[in-house]
Amino acid sequence: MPSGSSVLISLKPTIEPKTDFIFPQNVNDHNVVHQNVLKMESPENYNKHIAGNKDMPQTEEELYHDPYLKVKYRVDQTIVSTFDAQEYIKNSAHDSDPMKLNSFDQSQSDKIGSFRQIIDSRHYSCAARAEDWSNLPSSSIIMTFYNEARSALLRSVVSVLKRTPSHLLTDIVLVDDCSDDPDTGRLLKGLDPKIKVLRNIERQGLVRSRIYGALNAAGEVLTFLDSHIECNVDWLQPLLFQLTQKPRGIVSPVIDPIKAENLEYRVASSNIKGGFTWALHFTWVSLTEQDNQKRTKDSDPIVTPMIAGGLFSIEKKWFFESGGYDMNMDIWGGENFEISFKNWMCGGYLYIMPCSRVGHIFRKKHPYTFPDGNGRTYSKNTKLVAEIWMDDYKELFYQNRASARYSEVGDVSSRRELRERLQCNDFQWYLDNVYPELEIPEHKYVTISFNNWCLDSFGKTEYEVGLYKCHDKGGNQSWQINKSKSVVSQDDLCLTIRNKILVMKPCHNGNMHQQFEHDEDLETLYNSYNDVCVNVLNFKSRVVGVGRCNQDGVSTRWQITKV
Ligand code: LR7
Ligand code: MN
Repeated sequence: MPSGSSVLISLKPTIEPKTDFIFPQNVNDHNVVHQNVLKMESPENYNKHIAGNKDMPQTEEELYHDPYLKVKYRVDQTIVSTFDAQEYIKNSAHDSDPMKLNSFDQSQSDKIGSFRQIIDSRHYSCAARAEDWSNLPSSSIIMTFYNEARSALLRSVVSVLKRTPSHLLTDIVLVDDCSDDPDTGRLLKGLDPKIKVLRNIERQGLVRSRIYGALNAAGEVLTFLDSHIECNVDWLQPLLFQLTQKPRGIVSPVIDPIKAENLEYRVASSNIKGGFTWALHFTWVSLTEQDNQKRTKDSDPIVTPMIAGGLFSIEKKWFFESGGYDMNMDIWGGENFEISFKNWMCGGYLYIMPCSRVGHIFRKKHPYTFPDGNGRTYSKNTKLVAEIWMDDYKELFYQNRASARYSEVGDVSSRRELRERLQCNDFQWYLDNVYPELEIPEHKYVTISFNNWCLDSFGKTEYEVGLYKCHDKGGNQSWQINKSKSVVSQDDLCLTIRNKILVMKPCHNGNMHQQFEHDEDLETLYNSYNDVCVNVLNFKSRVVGVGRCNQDGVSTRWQITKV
């Protein structure tokens, strides 16, 4: 099926957009969002549920003049643009496995072509808006990309051009992050006079690429988008409107998932906000009762502790005043934490605007390589966040991402100075005021050692624990001693007495064989139920078990060290 043209034939809307979406109640990761959304049909059937028909060509003549669906753009027989979408897409890099190069189905993406109708996924109440959109600032769109499938990039750009009122669109700045094929970006210049294409001479990663784009953007507002998105109806106005109400802050659309396997456009819940784990992983979390109490209408902004990172608007002035991004961050990851913490702590805010919707292809793995490795890069980027923004809470981060302790992050002084200069609140303030429901683990991890030999769970269930030379790497040698007296390994298993030995078992409240009191003076771990202590039974063969609590015997004296 040639791109574009077959979609044209079935363009007329036949069914009103659906509004009775299923909203999940309990969502804590974005995969769940995918399962709980309204199911759309396959790309071939887009004429069934389609967006409000305002951006749809209505007559044959209009179709002919549509630059993005037609191969050649002619007005009065004059060639205005010679952009050839089919030719452009055909010359994209391809692989026989359509998932290989992009981690989404590229052949399906090619089939859809430069533009398609999508469901208007906004809550129905968005249509009855009270906002006055007559006086909005105009925005630059900044999209960085690295080896993006041409059809996906083209569709992203075309969706911006077609679904953004022209007077609100200053320019579209595409930053090619040194993709293998320089034509992918370069050729898009021919699509529209508002498009600027920049190219890095060396791969920089998305942070430095976005800064490069921002520096070359002419708009009063900067709107960042990923390079495999589709903007929905009237997506930009609610974002811009909010910024006119409260300029210093960040506004995001609700992000509708486009399925990587078949490019189905689905409708995300707008009952969720962004959160994170202590390992600094982004997660989606349900709105709390408190959150809901503060909102009176479905179209009210959602106050969010974090943004996913890829799609948002910010005033250019505030973006640069607040320090842009941390330019030390490489390739991918971490920058969304930095910009989120910074905005909240330094006088800004983060809102998700329910009446703004943008689809994004969610994929399960990165299609590209990381020059320093994925894990290392993520550790480095998130360590920068922890060291600069999280105060003492950085310890919780290290406990949950042990590898980050050894990452080299270089000099963080200029970003700490930024924090001083902006007179930011501390991380405690952020937790108390912005993310009060985040669970803060009460007890820190420790090592439990004897003569530099550490109690080691060996990472196994129902397996005898023993001693192993302390390696300072956490893992099977790090333990949490809880108020409930359980001694818990990093795999969430509990130290358990089985006859004379100790094994790891799932924790059960009230299991008396799992309770140990740490006596700081005697340095013992005491189980009152059996009246025994954790002892080294045979140091030579590193055997640990339980035995009499002999206060004089050295074998029961454990050194507990915070890690
Ligand atoms: O070296 C690179 N250079 C780039 O220009 C690597 C990537 N990129 C581009 C890439 O082509 C894409 O346009 O950067 C953009 C983001 O990369 P993706 O699409 O591979 O990332 P993602 O969608 O998995 O990641 C999310 O988290 C990232 C953390 O660094 C960024 O903030 C992404 O923008 C962000 N995407 C979203 O927020 C969309 C919603 C996803 C969710 C949840
Ligand atoms: Mn993305």
